[in-house]
Amino acid sequence: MNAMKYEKWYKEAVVYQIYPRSFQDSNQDGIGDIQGIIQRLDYLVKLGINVVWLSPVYKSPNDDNGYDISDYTDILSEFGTLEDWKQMLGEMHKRGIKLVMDLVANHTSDEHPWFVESKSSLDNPKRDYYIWRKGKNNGRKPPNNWTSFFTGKAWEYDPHTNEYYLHLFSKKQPDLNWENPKVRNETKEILRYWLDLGVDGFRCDVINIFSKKEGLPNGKWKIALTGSEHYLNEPKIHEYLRELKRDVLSKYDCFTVGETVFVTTMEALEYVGEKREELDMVFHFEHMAVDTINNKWFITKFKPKKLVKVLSKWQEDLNGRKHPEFGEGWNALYFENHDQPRSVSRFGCDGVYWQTSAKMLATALYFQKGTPYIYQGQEIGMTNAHFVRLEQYKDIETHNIYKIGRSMLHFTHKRMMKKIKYMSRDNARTPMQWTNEKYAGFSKTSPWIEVNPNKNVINASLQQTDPDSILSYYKQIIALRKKHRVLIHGEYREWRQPSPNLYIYERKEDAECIVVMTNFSRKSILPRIPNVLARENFEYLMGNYGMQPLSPHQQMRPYEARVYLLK
Ligand code: TEU
Ligand code: CA
Repeated sequence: MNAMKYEKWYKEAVVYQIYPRSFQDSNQDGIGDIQGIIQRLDYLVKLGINVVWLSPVYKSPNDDNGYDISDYTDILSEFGTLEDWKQMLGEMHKRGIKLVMDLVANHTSDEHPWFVESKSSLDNPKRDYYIWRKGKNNGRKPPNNWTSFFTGKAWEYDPHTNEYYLHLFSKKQPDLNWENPKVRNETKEILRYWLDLGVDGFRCDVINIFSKKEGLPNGKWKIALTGSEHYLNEPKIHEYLRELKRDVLSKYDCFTVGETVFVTTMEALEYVGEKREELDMVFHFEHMAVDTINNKWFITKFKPKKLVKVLSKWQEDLNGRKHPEFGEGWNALYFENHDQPRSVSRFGCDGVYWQTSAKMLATALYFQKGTPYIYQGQEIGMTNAHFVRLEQYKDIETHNIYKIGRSMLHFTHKRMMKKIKYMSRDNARTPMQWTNEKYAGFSKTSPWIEVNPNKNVINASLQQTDPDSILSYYKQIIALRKKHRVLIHGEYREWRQPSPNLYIYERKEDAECIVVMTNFSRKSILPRIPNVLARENFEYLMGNYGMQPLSPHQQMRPYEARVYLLK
């Protein structure tokens, strides 16, 4: 394909994330797979989404559920074959659905042939593909004090060559050395391989930590992620991203969304500002930290006001007015993914107001400016797993934090289980609830991770025929976004409220203006609406308390959401 300027279709897209292990099992081995995805494509068409982001399906020993890749160009046999994958892509494209693959290039699996070679000897040509260093104190101590995202030291000793290798995640995920041009070229080859097969974009795993500061200096001690100031947003990552864009991505009609951990809005603009030629959008984590203090395992009560403040900040700062030199940036709108607890359990209420609050959250988020991302099951209001025993959890991060919490911080079992129950990534990884069958229609056999016990109440099949279901509400939201251009391109402005629990904003472009009103609490609250605006100025478009037209001045009931067209 030749280099040319393409329309930015991703701005009008609605993305659905599939976590393949937990979506649909087609051959009854308890593990979701590619044929399973094909079976469910018509469900996605009905939902109205037009892009799928597929979490990794590559060959992997599954130390971190596929985020540890041992072959970037082939499919894990549990999921199917490359032929299955090609069939899936064809079936998606036939239905007008584009496919975004997960690019995990900060690290490989330790079973990847590159690493196997790299560790075989000091002078192996692939030695420099990874980050090897001699230990301190005659090799007895790691090269520096950095710690891993999954807790513990970020270095592993290899007795064979008497050196340590860096792993910012598990020790089975050695970090690649991005300062080595050969590593960047390998990545370009991988990108070309999938693009030539027809994929439409990439979600780039932890893209802002690829470049590590020269000399790998010690970090300031922190409760978590000691050393991170030496690899978060290092200047060279921007060069590398422009290189990938220039040499590969710009030659295809595709988009990229980078997962960028701990970025501020200004740092994000350096990645996504239109003049930067780096990424098209990023997933930031600021709103995922509003119920924590410094670290995801130090959990504090959720306060809607904090969330609203962060959401508005990202909307305002990315419009590029503060930093015209970067150009405008585009937001990725998400409340959930495979690493986060379920939003209805976290920011809503998964009890009495389960349905109302799930709809309210979707209203608050998806009318903002940016591309919506829906994580599988979110559209039916799936809740946290509510597991009670440690063995029910499968995630490596969860088990690591349990061990550290118990042994180093001397927290009780009960205290650790409480944290895990709230924050474990497995909350999002339980099987998709399709039906009320024994295994929720996900599989006919016991799945790799237990089904949420609430599958009889919460499942897609119940909701498909119910016009008042969360699923039907999601369809309405997506349809409304398609109908009103202002919801794609309109400016965002918050209507600040005296109550910390109300969130109201407008989207405006030329004469068109849409007002979105949400109540994040179980109390009824009077909204503050400019007096000059009379009831007649508002045309009711949708809401979660039924279709009767309401005055915008009226009290917002518990977890109520209302959307109006302002005339
Ligand atoms: O996640 C990166 C990341 O920093 C976190 O979201 C992290 O997984 C965790 O929640 C830390 O507390 C990406 C992937 O999304 C995640 O599934 C992988 O485990 C990780 O990278 C490594 O590839
Ligand atoms: Ca299977």
